[in-house]
Amino acid sequence: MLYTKPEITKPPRTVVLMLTSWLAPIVWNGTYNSDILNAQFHQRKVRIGLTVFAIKKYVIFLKNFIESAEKFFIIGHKVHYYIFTDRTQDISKFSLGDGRSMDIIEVKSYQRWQDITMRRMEIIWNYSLQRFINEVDYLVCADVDLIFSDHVGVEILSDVFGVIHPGFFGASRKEFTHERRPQSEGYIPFDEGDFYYTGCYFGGRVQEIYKLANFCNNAMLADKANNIEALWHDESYLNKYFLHYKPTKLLSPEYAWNYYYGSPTLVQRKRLVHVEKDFKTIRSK
Ligand code: 5GW
Ligand code: MN
Repeated sequence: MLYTKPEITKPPRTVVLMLTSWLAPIVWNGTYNSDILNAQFHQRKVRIGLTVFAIKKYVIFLKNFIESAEKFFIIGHKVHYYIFTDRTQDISKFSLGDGRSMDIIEVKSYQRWQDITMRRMEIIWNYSLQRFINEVDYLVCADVDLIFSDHVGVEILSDVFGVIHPGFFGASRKEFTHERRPQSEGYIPFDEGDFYYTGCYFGGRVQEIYKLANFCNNAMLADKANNIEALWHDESYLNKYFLHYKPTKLLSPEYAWNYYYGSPTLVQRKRLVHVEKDFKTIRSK
């Protein structure tokens, strides 16, 4: 395979951090070579599971999510979609590319939307050792109100990865919207915290996601028992987990963009973009 030699004195990106202080790479455009990575992952014949929840009205997001994933999500490798929904009847048939497959799994809904988003952790935890571990090597867990609009490949995969929230990559610790009440299991003091990670997207090896989801679910249940709920729900517990069990890879905000934050020059590509939601109709009963 032919490619240009790595140059010690010529880092591909100079104005963004490419490595955390615990030596986890931060993936930005220009920092990786897809041909090398694809060859490595093909040698290992990796299988990737993508979990997504479409409960109640959120089924309307599924079509664009899957169709865009068919264009951009880890193309050329084995991908299995796990769709969790309470409305199996409302899910249209998708025509999937080679090596790609799908399961639609019925789950119950919850009255409170906070519980719909938080209980995803319980379900992911539950299915990890029951199914995922026997079927895939890596899991990627994403919100459904997202559209893939550029390449997302095997460069995202690692033991456990988190994605830097598009609204906070330049923010100070003080500005991070972590849970600040010590009574909550999501508590992070003002003088701690590395990055503010988005709750809409994370992944890793099944064993690692099992641990992550177990931690977040237990934290949520402990808080429930104390009549408290972390400020940003599952996102707050996820941030707490990543503080103590640091991700082995971070994805730059290219991987979870939101045009609400404009289009800064640092972010050269928008690979996965949050859909603008009409909150009134989507969140009504
Ligand atoms: C409903 C009302 C308010 C908030 C969330 C929901 C909701 C979320 C729902 O009714 N059904 C559903 O499947 N979800 C799942 O939780 C979707 O996978 C969704 O992408 C995820 C997180 O909720 P979001 O996307 O509304 O959260 P934000 O922080 O991205 O706006
Ligand atoms: Mn979302």
